[in-house]
Amino acid sequence: MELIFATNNANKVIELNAVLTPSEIKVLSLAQAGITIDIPEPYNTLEENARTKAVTIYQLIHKNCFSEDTGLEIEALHGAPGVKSARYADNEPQYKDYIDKALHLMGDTPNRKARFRTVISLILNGKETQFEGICNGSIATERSGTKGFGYDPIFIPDGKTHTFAEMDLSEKKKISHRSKAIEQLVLYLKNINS
Ligand code: ITT
Repeated sequence: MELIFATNNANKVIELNAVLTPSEIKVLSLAQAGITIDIPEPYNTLEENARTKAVTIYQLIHKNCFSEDTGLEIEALHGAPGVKSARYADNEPQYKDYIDKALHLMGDTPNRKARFRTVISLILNGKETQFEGICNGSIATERSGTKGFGYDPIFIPDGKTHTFAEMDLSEKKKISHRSKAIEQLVLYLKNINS
């Protein structure tokens, strides 16, 4: 089976390929499929944004595809940055970047609880199905590590003492929100093909 992964985020493609066994499903990124499009994410939920991304690509090329939307939900910030994770510090020059903003707003609050949540939207023959993956953890008081991407330098998954950015991909993929959502997607595809 061939699926288009409707994302412009190269790190998501790397993490997906680390989880998938190539013989199971052949996934082409937008770049590999020769599609250049900046897909809007105008909604207030991961579910709606994931659906919009996948539907936009399906309507464009009429091929089976999926997208994912991911957010970091910090309890002390009432679930922010959440669905706005990618644009959290946009147009706010007082912050160096979105990590700087999150750390600044959290200050020294003792409640460091947070979770990453990924929603995958699969469009198969025109019908949508969604899958969710969650990774619970906490927010460090400062950045550590240079691996991974996005908020990885400040996210410590439960049961670990170091951030995602201090982990090799092989360690992150065992526990990540993205891996959990992808595993469900693969299971679903295997079941409908058996
Ligand atoms: P596409 O919409 O093209 O897929 P994007 O980068 O815009 O790519 P999202 O809308 O899902 O992706 O944005 C989520 C942001 O959250 C992303 O830009 C990162 O900053 C962050 N993020 C997502 N997954 C992450 C992960 O596994 N570790 C750390 N940060 C992550």
